[in-house]
Amino acid sequence: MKKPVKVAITGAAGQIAYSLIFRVASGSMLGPDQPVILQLIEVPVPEVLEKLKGTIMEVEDCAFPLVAGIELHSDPQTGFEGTDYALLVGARPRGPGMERKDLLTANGGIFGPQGKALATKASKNVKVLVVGNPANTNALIAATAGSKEGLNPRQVHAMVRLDHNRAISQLASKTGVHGNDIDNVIIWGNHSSTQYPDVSHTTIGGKKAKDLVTQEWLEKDFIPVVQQRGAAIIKARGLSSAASAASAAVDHMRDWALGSNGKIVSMGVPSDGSYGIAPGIVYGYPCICKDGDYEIVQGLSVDDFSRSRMTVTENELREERAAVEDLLK
Ligand code: NAX
Repeated sequence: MKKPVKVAITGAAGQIAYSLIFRVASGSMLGPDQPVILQLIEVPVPEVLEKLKGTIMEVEDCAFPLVAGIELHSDPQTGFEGTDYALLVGARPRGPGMERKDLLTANGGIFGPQGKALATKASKNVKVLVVGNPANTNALIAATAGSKEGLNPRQVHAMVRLDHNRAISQLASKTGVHGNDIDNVIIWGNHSSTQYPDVSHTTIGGKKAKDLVTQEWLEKDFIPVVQQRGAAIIKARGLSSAASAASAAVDHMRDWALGSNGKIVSMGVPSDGSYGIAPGIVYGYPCICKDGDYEIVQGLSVDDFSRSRMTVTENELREERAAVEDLLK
């Protein structure tokens, strides 16, 4: 057995965490030979912490062979002590009458201090995945705050993997293949309804996706269905996506930590100007992961249709950034 690593999860009493904690504890994220110490972090509200205690009792009752410790925290300063992997799930939801700018600012008040705490308290090579919405701009805020204390912005990602997995599942059901046979799906941009699920480079069973589905289907069905899938799940379930979001978080962190085996995966990462996207935002890009690091895949062709969709989602992220400019100083 390896030495245990520390995995911090915020929003630990919430519904995504109720699935995520158990997946991490069972070894789905870091492998069957990697013990974990769970650092479960919530807001300092007695009822919420009580609920988290109930979840912890359940983790204990699973007697997971890989769980080497479980900690409960209500302060990121202690919660991120020595953290190797941080899954930032807890966020401020949109309240009644709340404008987008208010939501962005309220979340800035969470993710700024968390970024700082990660920079000063966590392990030097900590990998941080922001799940809580608005995920891309929350990641930008955490990375910017953390970078003032020595965190490399490349260490902070936003999750667009759920959208990536949704795109694979839609293509699989349309073409009658298993998702395992689908490669090179890309989610560009924001984890929001402006995201651009792109199949220009996708292969299905070794054939070009563009030869198997029509442009009309892509524009009228596939793209809107992937963009609106979260809303469809809320309508059907009465609750937002939770188990699938947790599964995507496990996929993202596993690939980043252990490698994507040459496969393209979509990750919200700091723009370095690749594909003409403005630096200074966290944008969904095609990435390949190796040796605990990621690279943005370069040199893919971008046609006019893709470019216009990529620009729409870039513009939304630039607007989000402008709305929190004060928090980035
Ligand atoms: P829940 O409302 O069930 O749980 C959120 C939990 O976070 C609550 O228990 C709350 O007390 C806690 N929390 C709030 N602020 C915190 C803080 N500062 N520190 C620690 N904990 C804090 O929401 P859930 O369904 O679990 O969703 C969590 C977040 O994921 C939401 O922002 C949601 O919008 C977002 N999602 C992101 C997705 C993505 O693909 N990036 C997809 C699924 C999901 O919608």
